[in-house]
Amino acid sequence: MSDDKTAEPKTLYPVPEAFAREALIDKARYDEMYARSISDPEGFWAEQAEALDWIRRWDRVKNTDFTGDVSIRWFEGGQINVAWNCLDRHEATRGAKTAIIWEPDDPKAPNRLITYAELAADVRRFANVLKAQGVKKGDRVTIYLPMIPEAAVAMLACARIGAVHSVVFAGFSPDSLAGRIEDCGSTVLITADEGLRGGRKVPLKANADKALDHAGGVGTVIVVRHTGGTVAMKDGRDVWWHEAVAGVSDDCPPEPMESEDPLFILYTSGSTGKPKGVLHTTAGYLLYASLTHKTVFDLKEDDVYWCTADVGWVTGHSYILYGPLANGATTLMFEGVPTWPDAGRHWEVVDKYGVTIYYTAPTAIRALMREGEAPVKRSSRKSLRLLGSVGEPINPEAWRWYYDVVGDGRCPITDTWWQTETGGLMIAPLPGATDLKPGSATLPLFGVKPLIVDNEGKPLDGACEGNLCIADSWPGQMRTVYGDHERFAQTYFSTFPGLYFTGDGCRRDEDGYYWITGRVDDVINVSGHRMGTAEIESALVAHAKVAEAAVVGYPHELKGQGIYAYVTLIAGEAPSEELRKELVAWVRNEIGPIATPDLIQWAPGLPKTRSGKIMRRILRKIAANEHDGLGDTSTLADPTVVDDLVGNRMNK
Ligand code: 6R9
Repeated sequence: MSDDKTAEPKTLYPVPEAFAREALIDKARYDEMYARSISDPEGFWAEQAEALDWIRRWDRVKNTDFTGDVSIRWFEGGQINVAWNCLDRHEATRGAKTAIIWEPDDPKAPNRLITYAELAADVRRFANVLKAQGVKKGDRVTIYLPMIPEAAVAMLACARIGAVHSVVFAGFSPDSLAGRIEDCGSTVLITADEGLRGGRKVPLKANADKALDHAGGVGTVIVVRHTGGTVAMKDGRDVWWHEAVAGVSDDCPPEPMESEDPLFILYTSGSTGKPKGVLHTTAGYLLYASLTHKTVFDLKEDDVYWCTADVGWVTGHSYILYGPLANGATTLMFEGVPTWPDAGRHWEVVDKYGVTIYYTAPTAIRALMREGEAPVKRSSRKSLRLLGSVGEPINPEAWRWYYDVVGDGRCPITDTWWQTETGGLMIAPLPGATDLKPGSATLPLFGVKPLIVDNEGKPLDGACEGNLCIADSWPGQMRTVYGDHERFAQTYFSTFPGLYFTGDGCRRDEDGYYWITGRVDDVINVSGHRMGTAEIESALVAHAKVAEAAVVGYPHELKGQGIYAYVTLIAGEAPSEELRKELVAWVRNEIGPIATPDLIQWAPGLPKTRSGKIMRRILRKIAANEHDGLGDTSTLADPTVVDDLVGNRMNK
């Protein structure tokens, strides 16, 4: 790097003056609102809660305790309905406004524009279908759908009648689906004949059938006819969506829900064991998703807002569906992928609908960046005014490309740090208030009290680096792990007692800006998707020829992190290219394509302590090709295994 400071890339991007003038929240207002949200959370949130339509007002705003059994309750005594807030209440003023723009995978296939009035009626009608199938308040409904409007209708219909939805990403395997159905005890499954992504068909109904072969309890499967592909329908269990809704009334009163009644379960990977069912409840979640959506995306009535996530992830829940619809926004739902038919697809869609706010993941930006500027420059993108990023740390190089090439240097980027567990955005710039630094999620949002602690739990002041915790509750926070409250307390509140531990490492700079450095636990982030290494390991050892496996993440140019597996075969089995392929296919089949190992190294032995613990620190270094600094290996039971692993490493 040159000594000449002027040659270094810009590190501070002040709020553009024109943007600040029009913005909902400027710097002074952010400072004032943030200070109030911390000094008087009850007063702050009570005021914000006026933005929602309540059936009954709350008696108490905040009743939360991060110690002992951990109890998080917001707006107790209040009653509210999420579907009403997202739909019916807009009908009078926004009935003819487009709620959902649906863009299909195939650019030549017909799109769909659904108004608030139409969506509200569709949801009420489908809510009646669920009721007719016996679904009652509190029952769990699993949704395994592609990115089609029926996914939104199904979720909102559950919310309308008080059923708890569990959306399972359509890329998950039959086994993963079965595990999630069983864990929450769903009685109804909603799926489609097939999904479509990048021109390829995904056999959803066939997957669902396989899942139901070994997951009991599901009495009804509602199937959307999407591609028209042939599927088997089981008599007495399977019904077509279009047949079920035909002639059904669209009159369905909203169920009055207590603030703390469950809204949804969403499974996410942790550092140990099987995925946990993150449970979100009603009022606090909706308030938090809607307020963060409105303020961080500086939402105006005429915005055309596009979040490219899948509804199978939390980003899809909070920022395709609940946040935008609660705010009466036009939200775009895209079935396809950024690189099909070619790398210009997203920008074509931006121009086609005049998208003003575009929110995507660093992995997509890096994939598009690799294709060069030409596919971007083919489009106008002049409608864009704000860009967003989510899912993993964005490297400054990708940030600048996003800013300069996609945004033509005009659009602020809001880099939003948050988690499935947090329900909504936690650390992110407000585009009219916060100067940007590429790679930093910048400053905490309203009600969020970040605390960086060292490994002993000592809070650090000023500029520092350590473990990111949150010191007090915010309304969007998860309430429990479904069916296992002890695991909830243990996972999030026991490492640093009295604090919510995020599992992320973080640096705070001299300006108080936060820089997320990535997970510090055994979770890896592949293309913005969370994977527990333990899950992939147990899939691998389930293979008859595998004796032992250890999985770590390693730096990957496009995916952020790649999956690196060390595999020890059972005695008598020889490594081969064929077996390597077989294991890759095996894991894809057990969990789903997102868990595909990038590299498999045959390990005659794994580095273990004398007490038998695998030393992952060493495996991570070897995978990252940083084997010069392996640190102290003297506690290893057999230090020679390390030499073999270094010598045969895959990431050279
Ligand atoms: C929303 C979502 C959460 C984990 C989180 C962190 C990483 C998400 C980030 C980010 C740096 C950002 N993460 N956003 N890291 N900067 N803007 O992605 O939820 O799937 O639960 O993942 O993703 O490591 O802990 P989820």
